[in-house]
Amino acid sequence: MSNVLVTEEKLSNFINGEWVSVTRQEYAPVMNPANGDKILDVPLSTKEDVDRAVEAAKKAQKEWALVPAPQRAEILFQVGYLMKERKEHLSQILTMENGKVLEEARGEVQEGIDMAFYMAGEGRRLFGHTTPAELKDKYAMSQRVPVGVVGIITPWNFPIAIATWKSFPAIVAGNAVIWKPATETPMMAYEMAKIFEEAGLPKGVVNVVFGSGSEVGDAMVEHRDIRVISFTGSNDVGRSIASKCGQMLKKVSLEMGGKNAVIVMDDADLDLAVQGIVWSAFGTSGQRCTACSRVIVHEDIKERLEERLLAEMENITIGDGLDETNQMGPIINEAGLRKIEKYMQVGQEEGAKLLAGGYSLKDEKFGKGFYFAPTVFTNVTPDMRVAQEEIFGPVLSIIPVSSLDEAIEVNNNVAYGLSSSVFTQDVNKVFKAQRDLDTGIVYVNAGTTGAEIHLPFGGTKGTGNGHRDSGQAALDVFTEWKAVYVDFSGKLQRAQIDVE
Ligand code: UN1
Repeated sequence: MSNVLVTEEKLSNFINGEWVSVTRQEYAPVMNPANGDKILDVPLSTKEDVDRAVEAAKKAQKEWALVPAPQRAEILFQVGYLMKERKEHLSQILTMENGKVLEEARGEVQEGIDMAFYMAGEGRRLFGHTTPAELKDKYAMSQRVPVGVVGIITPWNFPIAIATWKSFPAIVAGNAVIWKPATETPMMAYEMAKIFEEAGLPKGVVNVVFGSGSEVGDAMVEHRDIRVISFTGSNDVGRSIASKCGQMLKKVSLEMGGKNAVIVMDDADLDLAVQGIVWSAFGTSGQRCTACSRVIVHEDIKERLEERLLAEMENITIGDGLDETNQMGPIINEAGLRKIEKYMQVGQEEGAKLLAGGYSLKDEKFGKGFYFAPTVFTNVTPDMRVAQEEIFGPVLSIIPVSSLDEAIEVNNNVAYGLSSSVFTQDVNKVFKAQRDLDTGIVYVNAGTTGAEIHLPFGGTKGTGNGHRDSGQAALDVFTEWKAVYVDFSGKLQRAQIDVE
């Protein structure tokens, strides 16, 4: 126990409204990445635990689907109020287990609160359609219906916000949820389960099963009665989930990262562009799917931009996120740190020039925490690995271009398509860029992060598989369309045949 915020020593699964111990007594330690201290133990559940959760969820879902959607929404409003009441508590625990600085943790919790109220509103807006029928005295309509039991697999980098993007639409639409949070950040799931319980969500509608992707995640993907898998995480894992779900004809929604760029044209407000770059590249230590990891800059202003960027980076304070003077926290764990370090070598071997950073931070102040210096590579060409692969750390690559057309081409020529941004004051360039940038999210005169929850979140190409989190689009993941025909003619009318 490292902090008064966390009094538990071991977590249990939350199944059918009860905290139940796991079928096998195996646990993994959860570490605070800011100082390497152990926070508590998280269970490593088995397939049997998943089976138990699915049995409970199946029963609960049948009842839950019959509760009118506005009443289901009432409970989500309650969830929102409780999250709001506990915002500071949730934020501090989030900082402890994830490392992001407190200000950003508060922002993430706020994103979850916003999602609760937004999706609760959808409970009165689960619109279907009425459509003129082909035949006389016949009524035709289509409506959204819940899919059944759905599985959500959530990442450590936004352990509460992303869970709300997935679970809230699932709940309001009448599904029951099996939730596997990342083992690095289980406390947010524990806290949310308590909130669901207190808000009056019926037992079994949300079940939390802690454990690894290879055991719990696989068991969820392979379970016949889990009808949807919604996953945010790495590309490799996402692809393997997609192929297994493909074989089973199971609906799957994926969000698997980005290689997001800020484009800075020669007419841009440079100070604003630098602020946007610093915030979206080094905020959350670059560990956002939406983080900016490329700056595509007009060659005429490249040097000026680099000078101002380096000056601005001097001001970044790094350390434990619970200390509010720090602006950048640690990397999630040792593996994350090693991956970033590896790219330092890769970049330099490819011929990129290190302009700032490039090393892990190790001295007394950082203790056993996992910190990496904000890093900039320059003279990067678009095909280098540092300009193509997701590094998931505070590492920027600067790529010079000579026109907007070239900038757009460079932006689009990567395997991912999540977020992009353009800084310019020319309205023609704005409209051209927003049309031609091949990403699911485009920003004008802002960095690549900061998506709002009532808009669709997701991307093109290797970022996903066409589905979206949050916004109204999330309802498409967690509902099926049902077409209903009511014939009140009193005789057999044969569609397509009896039409005059
Ligand atoms: C993520 O990085 O996976 O747009 C989510 C943003 C945040 C969410 C990021 N609202 O940066």
